[in-house]
Amino acid sequence: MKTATLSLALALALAAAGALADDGKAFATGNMSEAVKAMDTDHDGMVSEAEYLRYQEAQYDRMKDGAGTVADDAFATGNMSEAVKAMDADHDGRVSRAEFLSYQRARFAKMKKTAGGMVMNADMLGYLKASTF
Ligand SMILES: [Ca+2]
Ligand SMILES: [Ca+2]
Repeated sequence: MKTATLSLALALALAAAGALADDGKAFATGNMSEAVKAMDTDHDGMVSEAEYLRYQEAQYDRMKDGAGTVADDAFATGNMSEAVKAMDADHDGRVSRAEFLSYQRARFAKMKKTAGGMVMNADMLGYLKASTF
C-alpha cells in the first residue's frame, strides 16, 4: 500500500500547490472533499489553522525521505516547479518542514474566514478546488 499512499500524498501536494494537469484534476478534486473531512478533526464543520497545518504536516511526513526533508523533484515536475520554488525559501533544493509549513500558513491566511478566524469546510473545499487551476 506504500505506493498508493505516496500517490495520494503526491496528488494532494500537487493540488495544494495548485498545479494539476487537466487529466489529474478530477482525481484531485474527487479527493478534496475527503481531504477537507480529514482536516476537520473535531467535526465542527470548520477548519482551524491548527487543523489545517496538522493535516499538511502529515502530508509532508509522508513525502519526506531519509534526509528528513523533501527534495524539490519529489514534489513533481513541470508547473509544480513554480510552487516548489516558492516553498524552497533558502534555495537549497530541498523543502524543509519549516519551509513547507510557512508556505501552507500563507495559503491558509488567504482563505475566507469566519469572524473567529476559521475556514468553513465548504470554503476550504472551494479554495482547494479553485487552486488546482
Ligand atoms: Ca474543525
Ligand atoms: Ca530549502
